[in-house]
Amino acid sequence: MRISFLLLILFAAFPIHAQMQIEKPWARATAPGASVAGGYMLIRNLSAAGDRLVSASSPVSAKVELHVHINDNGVMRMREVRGYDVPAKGAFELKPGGAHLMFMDIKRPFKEGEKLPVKLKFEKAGEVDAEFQVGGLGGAAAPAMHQKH
Ligand SMILES: [Cu+2]
Repeated sequence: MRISFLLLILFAAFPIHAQMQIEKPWARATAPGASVAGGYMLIRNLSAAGDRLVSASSPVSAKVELHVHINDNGVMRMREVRGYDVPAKGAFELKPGGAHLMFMDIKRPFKEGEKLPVKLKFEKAGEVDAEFQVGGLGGAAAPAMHQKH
């Protein structure tokens, strides 16, 4: 009885998702007629084990792919990858010109200021929900964030 009560407290104090922290998730606003958009964030892994982001999804687009930019003889191209490794007690950054989430076949334009729900799936941490704030068209940096906590 007493042990199960202690376990309950432990689980309440350390929810598994607290292991993976999503900082400044944001997406680019889209031009009229655009069908894709980029999403960026910093993934911080607080656990002592490495993890891997394996997929993402959102109700605002048909699918969300994981992309990287590669320099192909001076031409920047995008390529889909199977995941992003997030080292133990480390971080992985998605940013313009680098790794990014690609919202494919968006269902409506992304407007500056709105928030997009995105579900991230990690190999070990499982599903983590994030809210991507839409920044300016062609914005190169994250918009000012309103801290919720
Ligand atoms: Cu892309």
